[in-house]
Amino acid sequence: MKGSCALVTGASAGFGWAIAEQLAARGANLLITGRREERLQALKEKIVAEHQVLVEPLVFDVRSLTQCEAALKQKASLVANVSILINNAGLAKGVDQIQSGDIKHWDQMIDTNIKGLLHMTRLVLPYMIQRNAGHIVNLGSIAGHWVAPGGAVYCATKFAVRAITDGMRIDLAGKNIRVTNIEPGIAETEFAHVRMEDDSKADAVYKGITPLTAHDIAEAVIWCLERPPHVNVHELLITPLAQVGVGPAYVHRQ
Ligand code: NDP
Ligand code: 8X3
Repeated sequence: MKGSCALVTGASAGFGWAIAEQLAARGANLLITGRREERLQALKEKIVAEHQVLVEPLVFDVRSLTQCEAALKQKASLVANVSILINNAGLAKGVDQIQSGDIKHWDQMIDTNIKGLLHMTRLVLPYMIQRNAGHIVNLGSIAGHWVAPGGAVYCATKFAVRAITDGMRIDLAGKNIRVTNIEPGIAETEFAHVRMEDDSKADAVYKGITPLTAHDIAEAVIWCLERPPHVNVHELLITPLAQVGVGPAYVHRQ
C-alpha cells in the first residue's frame, strides 16, 4: 500500500475520514473528496502533520457527473494512478413511511448512494483496467440485506450497491481488480444526525447499545485491502453485538 494512490469519497466525516487516516498511516497518497472544503482541509492538515504522504482535497458533489469529471480533471495524473477507490459518500434521509415519504429525500439518497458511486467508478475504472490492477471498496450496509420500517428507499439504495458491487466483480473478471462490499450496521458517525436532522432523535439511535465506530469500519476496509493479491473479499457484514437485523425490532438495548 505504501506509495500507492487511494481516492476516498466522503472523507470529510465518519468512515471516510477514518479510512483516509488509516490509509495514510500505511503510506498511501490520498485524494479525499466531499462537499465541505474546510473539513477536507482540516483532514489534510492532520494527515500531513502525522504522515509523509501527499493529500489532495477535491470539493464536489458526487451526484453531479459534471462536477465529478471537472474535479478529477484537476488532478488527472494522480487519478490515473489510483489503485484504491473507496466509494463511501452516502447518506440516509428521513424515516418516513413510503406513503408519506419526502420525494426530495428519495432523490438525494438515490442520486448520492447509487448514481454518485456509479459516476466515480465509471471515471476511475478505465485507468485501473489500463494498469491491470486495482481494488474498489463500496460502502453498502446491512440495509442492503434486510429492510427496516421507514427505510424502504435507503435500503433500496444499499440493495443496489450490493447488486452493483456483484456486477462489477463479474464484469471485471480477469482484469486483476478486486471488488469488495463493506456492510456495516449501526455506527456512530454523523449519519444519524444527517438522517434525522434532530440531535435528540439521532442520539436515540445509539442509546443503550455500544455502536460500531468509524475506526472499526476503517480497520475492516484496511483488512480487505491488505489481503494477499489472490484473495478477494466479496462482502463483509459487520454489526454491533446488540444488533441482529435492521430496524428497532432487531436491536437489543440495555
Ligand atoms: P457521515 O454522515 O459521517 O459521512 C458521510 C460522508 O459522505 C461525508 O463525508 C459527506 O461529505 C459525504 N457525502 C454525502 N453526500 C455527498 C454528496 N452528495 N457528495 C459528496 N459527498 C457526500 O456518514 P458515515 O460515515 O456513517 O457514512 C458513510 C457511508 O457508510 C454511507 O454510504 C452510509 O450509507 C454508509 N453506512 C453508514 C452506517 C452508519 O450507521 N453510520 C451503516 C452502514 C452504512 P460532505 O457532507 O462534506 O459532502
Ligand atoms: C445503516 C445501517 O442498521 O442503521 O446503513 O440501518 S442501520
